This record gives sequence, C-alpha cells and structure tokens, in this order.
Amino acid sequence: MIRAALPSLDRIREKVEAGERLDAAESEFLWHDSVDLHELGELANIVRERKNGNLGFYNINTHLNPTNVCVYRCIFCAFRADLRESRGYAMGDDQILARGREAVDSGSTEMHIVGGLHHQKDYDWYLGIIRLLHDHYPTLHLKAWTPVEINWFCHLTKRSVRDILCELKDAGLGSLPGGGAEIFHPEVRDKICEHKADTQEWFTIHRTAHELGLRSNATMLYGHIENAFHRTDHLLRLRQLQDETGGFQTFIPLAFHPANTRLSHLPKPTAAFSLRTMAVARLVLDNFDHIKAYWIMLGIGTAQAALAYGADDLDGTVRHELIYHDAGATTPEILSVEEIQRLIREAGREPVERDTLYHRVERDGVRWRAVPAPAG
Ligand code: V47
Repeated sequence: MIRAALPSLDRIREKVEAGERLDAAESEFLWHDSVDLHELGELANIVRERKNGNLGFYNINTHLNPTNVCVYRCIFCAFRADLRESRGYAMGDDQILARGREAVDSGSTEMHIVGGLHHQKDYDWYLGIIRLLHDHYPTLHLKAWTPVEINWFCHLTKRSVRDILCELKDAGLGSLPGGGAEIFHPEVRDKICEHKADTQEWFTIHRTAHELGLRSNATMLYGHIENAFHRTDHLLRLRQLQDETGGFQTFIPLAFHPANTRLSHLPKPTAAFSLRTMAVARLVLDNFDHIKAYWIMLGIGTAQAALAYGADDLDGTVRHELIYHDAGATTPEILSVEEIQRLIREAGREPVERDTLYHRVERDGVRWRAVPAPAG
C-alpha cells in the first residue's frame, strides 16, 4: 500500500512560491507548534504582498447595535440580554437617526449594523432600520445583518432567503458582515450556539447574497473549545464557496474574549496564536483578496504585527463597538484616522483608506468619493 507523504514545510514553501493551493492535510499541519511561527509568517507575507503589495487598508466606520435583547443564548456572547433584564435595550428611530447623523458628520463611509434577535420586534422593525438610514443618509454603505438575523427574518415571515435579501437590498442594504460563522463544524457549533442558523443555512444565505450581487465577509471565532481540525474544516468550507461565487471580500479571524461569558474560565488566545491564525488563514484562503486584523479584538499591538503575518487591513476607526467591549476587550472605543495611519506606517505599510467594497477613498474633510481600488 502506498502511504501519502506527511506534509512538510519545505514542500508547502515550494507550493506557496509557485502559487499552488494547499490541500487539507497541509492546511491542518500549519497549526502545529512544530511549524515555526516566523517562517509561517514569512510564507503568509509572500501571499499578502502578491495580492496587496505594501498597502495597509483601513476605513472610517460607525457601529450600530440596535438591540442587545436576543432569543438565543450563545455561550460565547457577553453582549446579549434577556427581555426583562435591566441592561436590555432596543433603540428608537430617533436614536438610530442620531447615530446615522454622527456617522456622516464624522466622515464615516460605512455603518456596521448587527444586533440581537428581539423577542418582540418583527421583521419590519429590522427592515425599517435599513430603510430609515438609507433614506436619510444615502452615502453611508450599510453593511448589515448576518445570516443569523436573515435566518430569523425568514423564520418570522415564512418567506425565502432570496425574497428577504431582495427586499433588504431594495431598502438600501449594501453588503453582509461576516458574523455568525463562529465554527462551522457541528462538533463545536452545536455546543456553543445550539439553536441559531446552522452551517448549511449560513452558507445558503451567503451564496444567495452573492447571486444577488451583494458582497459579504466571513469570520471565524477561534480560541475557545475548537481545535486545529475544526479551524481547518472552517477555512476549507469558506474556500469552497468562494471558488463557486467569488462573493466574499475579506476574512476576519475573531479572537475569543471570555470575560462575562459562560466560557469565562478559558484563557484569552495569545498574540502568538492570533498571528498563527492570521497566517494560516492567508495561506489557506488563496481565493480571498483580503484578510482583516480587527484591532478591537486583537489589541492594537497584535493587529499591527498581523500586517506582517498575512493581514492587509485593520478594519476601521470604529465608533460605538459593544460586542467585544462587553466581553472584556481593553482596546480603546475609537481610533483617530491619524492613529490608525501611524500604526500602519510604523508596520512598514502604506496606509490607504478604503470604502466597504475596497475602493480607494479620496476625501476632503468629511466629504469623500470612491475611486477604483489600487493595484497591489
Ligand atoms: O458572530 C461574539 C463574535 C461576531 C464574542 O464583517 C465574539 O467586517 C469574541 O462578525 N469574543 C460579530 N468574539 C462581529 C463580526 C465582525 C466584526 C468586525 C468586522 C466584521 C466585518 C464582522 O463577534 C459574532 C461572534 O463570532 N463574538 N462574542 C466574544 N465574547
């Protein structure tokens, strides 16, 4: 019987230099401690620079979490509240419009909107948020609702994914954020978020969005109860859909923050683990243009270092982030444009402001316009 050769880093290096795809065994091998982190980073950097040159992207964005009340009880989430809890809230139209005004006045190009699934809010409430913001602030790109919310809307209305997405798009939805992915493998997913949209539903919703011309992002929540096999499986499933549709823009690894969650006994992922995750993602997801180091959850230092480990984007200046700060994130709640540019420059990269769809942004104060994305 001929046995398949064990993966080797030399062979992986040859493949990366030749632009060849890593197989499943090679992808899983990269997580092993015996694979030197710096060498891994060097390989990821080859791909990063091939795709995006020396550019380091950022955007100017504002978050909106219209409610934290949620019917689900994902054990990794510190943000959710019960209906009758005093910390539970749901925003009114005035508050939502005020947030939109603040976003526009601060020069934001994007509003990132995700929230809980409120027991007493119907689909029209969620649809109305998109319509309200789009009608008042048409220049803001609305990156809103993960498959978890979309799946909930289908459940509430008994309508199809396509129907719901078409209506949201008509109302002003610009793209889908990457959340709700967590870990796709059922061994883990069933334990950390047992009732919400399952893996098949998550993929159906992104596939349908791509078919309708909506771009979307993808995430992976790492550093809790999953292992290398589950993370590899997660990345390979994403790579497969991207082969089919090409609709994903960026992949965002999300480091688990344990404080105030039902997994608070677990340690936070270390910087070394986060850099390895960034590098493996860059190497395995050969068909994704961008890998984002979300500074809010990585911490500023690790996010900056990640620009040499495969990442090409730091996300945004970010106003009003709640999900990670409720889970113990100690990062600031906002970075100024000057600070984010300095972080990118200090990491040896050229800062480029982008819009949600990765067009270069040219601006004069809070007025801006998108021009075609720069070549790497
Ligand atoms: O799906 C929740 C994660 C996600 C915790 O698309 C947690 O540009 C760590 O998806 N520790 C929502 N993670 C955030 C998200 C996102 C963030 C930034 C940019 C984009 C984008 C998307 O946050 C959830 C979940 O995976 N999350 N709780 C926690 N305690």
